[in-house]
Amino acid sequence: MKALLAATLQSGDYVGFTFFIGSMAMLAATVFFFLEMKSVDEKWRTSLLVSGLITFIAAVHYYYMRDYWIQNGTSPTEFRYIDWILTVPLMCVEFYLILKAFGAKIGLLWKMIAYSLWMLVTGYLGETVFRDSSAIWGAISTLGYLGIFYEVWFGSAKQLSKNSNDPILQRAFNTLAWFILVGWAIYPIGYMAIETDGILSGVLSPSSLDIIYNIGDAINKIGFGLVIYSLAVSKTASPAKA
Ligand SMILES: *C/C=C(C)/C=C/C=C(C)/C=C/C1=C(C)CCCC1(C)C
Repeated sequence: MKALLAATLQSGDYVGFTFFIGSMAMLAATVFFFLEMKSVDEKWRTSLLVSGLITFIAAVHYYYMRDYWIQNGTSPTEFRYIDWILTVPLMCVEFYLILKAFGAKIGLLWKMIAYSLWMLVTGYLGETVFRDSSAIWGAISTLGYLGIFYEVWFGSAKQLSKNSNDPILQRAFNTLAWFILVGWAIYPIGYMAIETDGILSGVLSPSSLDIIYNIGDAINKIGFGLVIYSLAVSKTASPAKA
Protein backbone atom coordinates (compact mmCIF):
# COMPACT_ATOMS: atom_id res chain seq x y z
CA MET A 1 0.00 0.00 0.00
CA LYS A 2 1.26 3.41 -0.88
CA ALA A 3 1.82 5.62 2.15
CA LEU A 4 1.34 9.33 1.69
CA LEU A 5 0.44 10.14 -1.87
CA ALA A 6 2.22 13.43 -1.42
CA ALA A 7 5.47 11.50 -1.18
CA THR A 8 5.16 10.52 -4.83
CA LEU A 9 5.30 14.06 -6.17
CA GLN A 10 8.37 13.86 -8.39
CA SER A 11 10.88 16.63 -8.92
CA GLY A 12 10.21 18.14 -12.32
CA ASP A 13 6.50 17.38 -12.20
CA TYR A 14 5.44 20.99 -12.72
CA VAL A 15 1.83 20.14 -13.30
CA GLY A 16 1.84 18.31 -9.95
CA PHE A 17 3.41 21.35 -8.31
CA THR A 18 0.63 23.62 -9.51
CA PHE A 19 -2.00 21.18 -8.22
CA PHE A 20 -0.41 21.24 -4.77
CA ILE A 21 0.08 25.01 -4.72
CA GLY A 22 -3.46 25.44 -6.00
CA SER A 23 -5.01 23.32 -3.28
CA MET A 24 -3.19 25.17 -0.49
CA ALA A 25 -3.89 28.58 -1.97
CA MET A 26 -7.60 27.79 -2.24
CA LEU A 27 -7.65 26.55 1.34
CA ALA A 28 -5.87 29.64 2.67
CA ALA A 29 -8.16 31.96 0.71
CA THR A 30 -11.20 30.13 2.10
CA VAL A 31 -10.06 30.60 5.70
CA PHE A 32 -9.39 34.27 4.97
CA PHE A 33 -12.79 34.99 3.39
CA PHE A 34 -14.71 33.15 6.09
CA LEU A 35 -12.85 34.83 8.95
CA GLU A 36 -13.16 38.28 7.41
CA MET A 37 -16.95 37.98 7.23
CA LYS A 38 -17.28 39.33 10.74
CA SER A 39 -15.27 42.49 9.98
CA VAL A 40 -17.55 43.79 7.21
CA ASP A 41 -20.99 45.31 7.30
CA GLU A 42 -23.82 42.80 7.58
CA LYS A 43 -25.15 43.32 4.08
CA TRP A 44 -21.80 42.31 2.56
CA ARG A 45 -21.46 39.09 4.50
CA THR A 46 -23.32 36.97 1.96
CA SER A 47 -20.96 38.18 -0.77
CA LEU A 48 -17.94 37.19 1.32
CA LEU A 49 -19.57 33.89 2.18
CA VAL A 50 -20.00 33.15 -1.53
CA SER A 51 -16.35 34.11 -2.17
CA GLY A 52 -15.32 31.63 0.52
CA LEU A 53 -17.61 28.93 -0.89
CA ILE A 54 -16.05 29.34 -4.32
CA THR A 55 -12.52 28.79 -3.00
CA PHE A 56 -13.74 26.07 -0.63
CA ILE A 57 -15.34 24.06 -3.43
CA ALA A 58 -12.15 24.52 -5.44
CA ALA A 59 -9.97 23.48 -2.48
CA VAL A 60 -11.86 20.20 -2.14
CA HIS A 61 -11.64 19.50 -5.86
CA TYR A 62 -7.93 20.36 -5.96
CA TYR A 63 -7.41 17.86 -3.18
CA TYR A 64 -8.88 15.15 -5.39
CA MET A 65 -7.36 16.48 -8.59
CA ARG A 66 -3.80 16.45 -7.29
CA ASP A 67 -4.10 12.82 -6.19
CA TYR A 68 -5.65 11.92 -9.51
CA TRP A 69 -2.76 13.59 -11.32
CA ILE A 70 -0.14 11.90 -9.11
CA GLN A 71 -1.70 8.47 -9.64
CA ASN A 72 -2.58 8.65 -13.31
CA GLY A 73 -0.52 11.42 -14.82
CA THR A 74 -3.53 12.49 -16.86
CA SER A 75 -5.99 15.38 -16.61
CA PRO A 76 -8.65 15.05 -13.93
CA THR A 77 -11.23 16.31 -16.41
CA GLU A 78 -14.32 15.16 -14.47
CA PHE A 79 -13.28 16.77 -11.17
CA ARG A 80 -12.29 19.88 -13.09
CA TYR A 81 -15.67 20.35 -14.71
CA ILE A 82 -17.63 19.41 -11.59
CA ASP A 83 -15.68 22.14 -9.79
CA TRP A 84 -16.38 24.67 -12.55
CA ILE A 85 -20.05 23.82 -12.86
CA LEU A 86 -20.45 24.71 -9.18
CA THR A 87 -18.09 27.67 -8.93
CA VAL A 88 -18.78 29.55 -12.16
CA PRO A 89 -22.51 29.96 -11.39
CA LEU A 90 -21.47 31.17 -7.93
CA MET A 91 -19.35 33.84 -9.60
CA CYS A 92 -22.51 34.88 -11.46
CA VAL A 93 -24.21 35.07 -8.06
CA GLU A 94 -21.50 37.53 -6.96
CA PHE A 95 -22.39 39.84 -9.84
CA TYR A 96 -26.04 39.56 -8.96
CA LEU A 97 -25.47 40.25 -5.26
CA ILE A 98 -23.51 43.43 -5.80
CA LEU A 99 -26.05 44.73 -8.33
CA LYS A 100 -29.11 43.73 -6.33
CA ALA A 101 -29.15 46.93 -4.32
CA PHE A 102 -29.33 48.79 -7.62
CA GLY A 103 -32.30 46.91 -8.98
CA ALA A 104 -30.89 43.72 -10.50
CA LYS A 105 -33.65 41.22 -11.22
CA ILE A 106 -33.31 37.49 -10.62
CA GLY A 107 -33.71 37.01 -14.39
CA LEU A 108 -30.25 38.48 -14.90
CA LEU A 109 -28.77 35.83 -12.63
CA TRP A 110 -30.55 32.99 -14.44
CA LYS A 111 -29.43 34.32 -17.79
CA MET A 112 -25.79 34.40 -16.69
CA ILE A 113 -26.05 30.94 -15.15
CA ALA A 114 -27.59 29.60 -18.36
CA TYR A 115 -24.69 31.03 -20.39
CA SER A 116 -22.16 29.48 -18.03
CA LEU A 117 -23.83 26.06 -18.11
CA TRP A 118 -23.82 26.19 -21.90
CA MET A 119 -20.14 27.12 -21.89
CA LEU A 120 -19.14 24.35 -19.48
CA VAL A 121 -21.29 21.48 -20.74
CA THR A 122 -20.17 21.98 -24.33
CA GLY A 123 -16.55 22.47 -23.20
CA TYR A 124 -16.73 19.18 -21.30
CA LEU A 125 -18.13 17.39 -24.34
CA GLY A 126 -15.26 18.77 -26.42
CA GLU A 127 -12.68 17.50 -23.93
CA THR A 128 -14.21 14.05 -23.57
CA VAL A 129 -16.91 12.54 -25.78
CA PHE A 130 -16.16 14.57 -28.92
CA ARG A 131 -12.45 15.07 -28.46
CA ASP A 132 -11.81 14.58 -32.18
CA SER A 133 -13.80 17.69 -32.89
CA SER A 134 -12.68 19.67 -29.87
CA ALA A 135 -12.24 22.85 -31.93
CA ILE A 136 -15.91 22.91 -32.95
CA TRP A 137 -17.06 22.27 -29.40
CA GLY A 138 -14.67 24.92 -28.17
CA ALA A 139 -16.27 27.39 -30.57
CA ILE A 140 -19.77 26.40 -29.43
CA SER A 141 -18.65 26.79 -25.83
CA THR A 142 -17.25 30.24 -26.56
CA LEU A 143 -20.76 31.43 -27.44
CA GLY A 144 -21.69 31.00 -23.77
CA TYR A 145 -18.57 32.85 -22.72
CA LEU A 146 -19.45 35.70 -25.10
CA GLY A 147 -22.93 35.87 -23.59
CA ILE A 148 -21.50 36.50 -20.13
CA PHE A 149 -18.94 38.89 -21.56
CA TYR A 150 -21.69 40.85 -23.32
CA GLU A 151 -23.82 41.02 -20.17
CA VAL A 152 -21.08 42.58 -18.04
CA TRP A 153 -19.51 44.84 -20.66
CA PHE A 154 -22.58 46.08 -22.55
CA GLY A 155 -25.74 44.39 -21.33
CA SER A 156 -28.13 44.95 -18.46
CA ALA A 157 -25.51 44.23 -15.77
CA LYS A 158 -23.34 47.01 -17.15
CA GLN A 159 -26.35 49.31 -17.30
CA LEU A 160 -27.24 48.71 -13.65
CA SER A 161 -23.70 49.44 -12.56
CA LYS A 162 -23.61 52.62 -14.66
CA ASN A 163 -26.89 53.88 -13.24
CA SER A 164 -25.87 53.18 -9.65
CA ASN A 165 -23.93 56.44 -9.30
CA ASP A 166 -21.77 54.67 -6.80
CA PRO A 167 -18.07 54.95 -7.60
CA ILE A 168 -17.01 52.25 -5.13
CA LEU A 169 -19.43 49.75 -6.63
CA GLN A 170 -18.53 50.77 -10.17
CA ARG A 171 -14.85 50.29 -9.52
CA ALA A 172 -15.43 46.78 -8.18
CA PHE A 173 -17.83 45.95 -11.01
CA ASN A 174 -15.37 47.13 -13.65
CA THR A 175 -12.55 45.12 -12.10
CA LEU A 176 -14.73 42.00 -12.14
CA ALA A 177 -15.60 42.74 -15.77
CA TRP A 178 -11.85 42.74 -16.56
CA PHE A 179 -11.55 39.39 -14.83
CA ILE A 180 -14.16 38.06 -17.25
CA LEU A 181 -12.35 39.52 -20.27
CA VAL A 182 -8.73 38.73 -19.38
CA GLY A 183 -8.83 36.19 -16.54
CA TRP A 184 -11.43 33.91 -18.10
CA ALA A 185 -9.70 34.08 -21.49
CA ILE A 186 -6.90 32.01 -19.93
CA TYR A 187 -9.11 28.90 -20.05
CA PRO A 188 -9.70 28.64 -23.80
CA ILE A 189 -5.91 28.86 -24.23
CA GLY A 190 -5.52 25.80 -21.99
CA TYR A 191 -8.27 24.05 -23.91
CA MET A 192 -6.43 24.64 -27.19
CA ALA A 193 -3.52 22.59 -25.81
CA ILE A 194 -5.67 19.43 -25.99
CA GLU A 195 -3.48 16.59 -27.21
CA THR A 196 -3.13 16.16 -30.99
CA ASP A 197 -6.37 17.94 -31.90
CA GLY A 198 -6.01 21.22 -30.03
CA ILE A 199 -5.44 24.28 -32.19
CA LEU A 200 -2.29 25.10 -30.21
CA SER A 201 -1.20 21.50 -29.64
CA GLY A 202 1.76 22.07 -31.96
CA VAL A 203 3.04 24.86 -29.73
CA LEU A 204 1.88 23.84 -26.26
CA SER A 205 2.62 20.47 -24.71
CA PRO A 206 -0.47 18.52 -23.58
CA SER A 207 0.53 19.02 -19.94
CA SER A 208 0.21 22.80 -20.36
CA LEU A 209 -3.55 22.29 -20.31
CA ASP A 210 -3.60 21.59 -16.58
CA ILE A 211 -0.96 24.20 -15.75
CA ILE A 212 -2.93 26.86 -17.61
CA TYR A 213 -6.24 25.82 -16.01
CA ASN A 214 -4.60 25.85 -12.57
CA ILE A 215 -3.16 29.32 -13.08
CA GLY A 216 -6.55 30.50 -14.35
CA ASP A 217 -8.31 29.12 -11.30
CA ALA A 218 -5.91 30.76 -8.86
CA ILE A 219 -6.19 34.15 -10.54
CA ASN A 220 -9.93 34.06 -11.05
CA LYS A 221 -11.25 32.41 -7.92
CA ILE A 222 -8.96 34.11 -5.42
CA GLY A 223 -8.74 37.39 -7.36
CA PHE A 224 -12.51 37.63 -7.79
CA GLY A 225 -12.95 37.03 -4.05
CA LEU A 226 -10.41 39.71 -3.19
CA VAL A 227 -12.22 42.27 -5.33
CA ILE A 228 -15.45 41.46 -3.46
CA TYR A 229 -13.56 41.64 -0.17
CA SER A 230 -12.12 45.07 -0.91
CA LEU A 231 -15.54 46.28 -2.06
CA ALA A 232 -17.06 45.08 1.21
CA VAL A 233 -14.32 46.74 3.25
CA SER A 234 -14.70 50.06 1.39
CA LYS A 235 -18.46 49.99 1.78
CA THR A 236 -18.16 49.19 5.48
CA ALA A 237 -15.90 52.22 5.90
CA SER A 238 -18.22 54.55 3.94
CA PRO A 239 -21.68 53.03 3.95
CA ALA A 240 -23.44 56.28 2.93
CA LYS A 241 -24.51 55.18 -0.55
CA ALA A 242 -26.42 51.89 -0.44
C1 LIG B 1 -13.29 28.97 -11.31
C2 LIG B 1 -13.44 28.55 -12.63
C3 LIG B 1 -13.64 29.36 -13.70
C4 LIG B 1 -13.73 30.85 -13.59
C5 LIG B 1 -13.74 28.73 -14.98
C6 LIG B 1 -13.94 29.33 -16.15
C7 LIG B 1 -13.95 28.59 -17.34
C8 LIG B 1 -14.04 29.11 -18.59
C9 LIG B 1 -14.21 30.57 -18.84
C10 LIG B 1 -13.98 28.17 -19.70
C11 LIG B 1 -14.12 28.50 -20.98
C12 LIG B 1 -14.02 27.62 -22.15
C13 LIG B 1 -14.16 28.23 -23.40
C14 LIG B 1 -14.51 29.68 -23.53
C15 LIG B 1 -13.98 27.49 -24.69
C16 LIG B 1 -13.29 26.18 -24.53
C17 LIG B 1 -13.85 25.40 -23.41
C18 LIG B 1 -13.75 26.12 -22.05
C19 LIG B 1 -14.80 25.43 -21.18
C20 LIG B 1 -12.35 25.85 -21.49
